[in-house]
Amino acid sequence: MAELSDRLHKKMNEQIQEEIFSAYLYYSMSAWFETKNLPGFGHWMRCQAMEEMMHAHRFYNHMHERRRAVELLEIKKPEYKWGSPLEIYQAAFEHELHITGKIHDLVKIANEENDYTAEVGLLQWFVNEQIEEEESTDAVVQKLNMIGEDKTGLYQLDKELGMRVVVVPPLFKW
Ligand code: OFO
Repeated sequence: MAELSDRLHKKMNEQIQEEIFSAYLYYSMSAWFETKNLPGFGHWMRCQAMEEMMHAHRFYNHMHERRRAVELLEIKKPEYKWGSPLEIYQAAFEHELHITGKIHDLVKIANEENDYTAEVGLLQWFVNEQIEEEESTDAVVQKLNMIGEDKTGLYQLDKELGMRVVVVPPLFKW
């Protein structure tokens, strides 16, 4: 297997940091919902945090499979105060746009370096996943906009989000 370049190695280390920060941020959002007595929203955010750890792990595995060491970088403290569920989901959507940009940067570098193992074998999955990540956070933003100040609607949405399950793909390797 072709060697992973120093440039991609550095960027992948940074992407692990981004993904683990995403998990940390969503865990913080989950904690906010728990204090507001919205356990379904809190559950949804914890599921999201778990998915982020799986994202980090895909990079971790790829680097080790290519005999490059993972260097874990510092994770900063996430935001922990928000004004409303809508504000949180808007922040989550914005965060996913940021992550999409990071994934696209990685694809660009892998392509410049003719690293098809990374580009096709790893990053193509993330390009598709980011479409889903943006869509799933934006879908909740749209629902919250529709609900407005209606407490019954919020209660119903809390129940709906509480049904989320984390699916570990069959070939996923921890
Ligand atoms: Fe890892 O996709 Fe969300 O952040």
